[in-house]
Amino acid sequence: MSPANVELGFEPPAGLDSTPLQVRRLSDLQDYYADKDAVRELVAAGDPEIYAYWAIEYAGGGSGLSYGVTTIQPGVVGHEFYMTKGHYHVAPGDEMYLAVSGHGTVLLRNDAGEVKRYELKPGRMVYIDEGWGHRTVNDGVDPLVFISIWSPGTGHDYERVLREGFPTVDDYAVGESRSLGQ
Ligand code: PAN
Ligand code: ZN
Repeated sequence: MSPANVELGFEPPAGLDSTPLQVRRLSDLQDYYADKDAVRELVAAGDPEIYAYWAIEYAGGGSGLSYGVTTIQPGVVGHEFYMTKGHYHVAPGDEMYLAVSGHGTVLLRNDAGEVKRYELKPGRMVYIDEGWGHRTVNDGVDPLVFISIWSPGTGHDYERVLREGFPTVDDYAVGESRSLGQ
């Protein structure tokens, strides 16, 4: 990679070697939400976009960084807010999330099943240490836009989230970060 000065938003930046925008609709995420009746109804009613993301993956031989932007729309599926699938990195490598706009919660889970829950909003950073699976939830009323920066080559294990289960944010239990419908 070469030095770059990039506008970071919903769409991948023009002129850089990015992945195409990955759009995740509810039909792509059926297994990740608990309320299967709500999933069926919402998919039949138009299959909403839940989130989209793109990435610029460092492919050089040195110690570069990969980065990208995720935009999660506001909304609920049954009692759960719109959220990412969540994943564990398969190779060692840390990650940092920085919010651009909106309000969210990052849920972390480690090998011991310990769970952490961190607020994500402009001006706050979430640091994801090696070994912690992570999922991001939009618990606000606006789109949640955040930048991810991570060590290259970490890979993504999504199967483990389905196999072992992963925390979600129930919209009746959010407390002070709950803003939907207010
Ligand atoms: C992020 C995520 C992105 C989408 O860039 O990949 O927010 O979430 P899922 O990958 O869980 O669908 C990241 O954590 N990269 O490592
Ligand atoms: Zn990650």
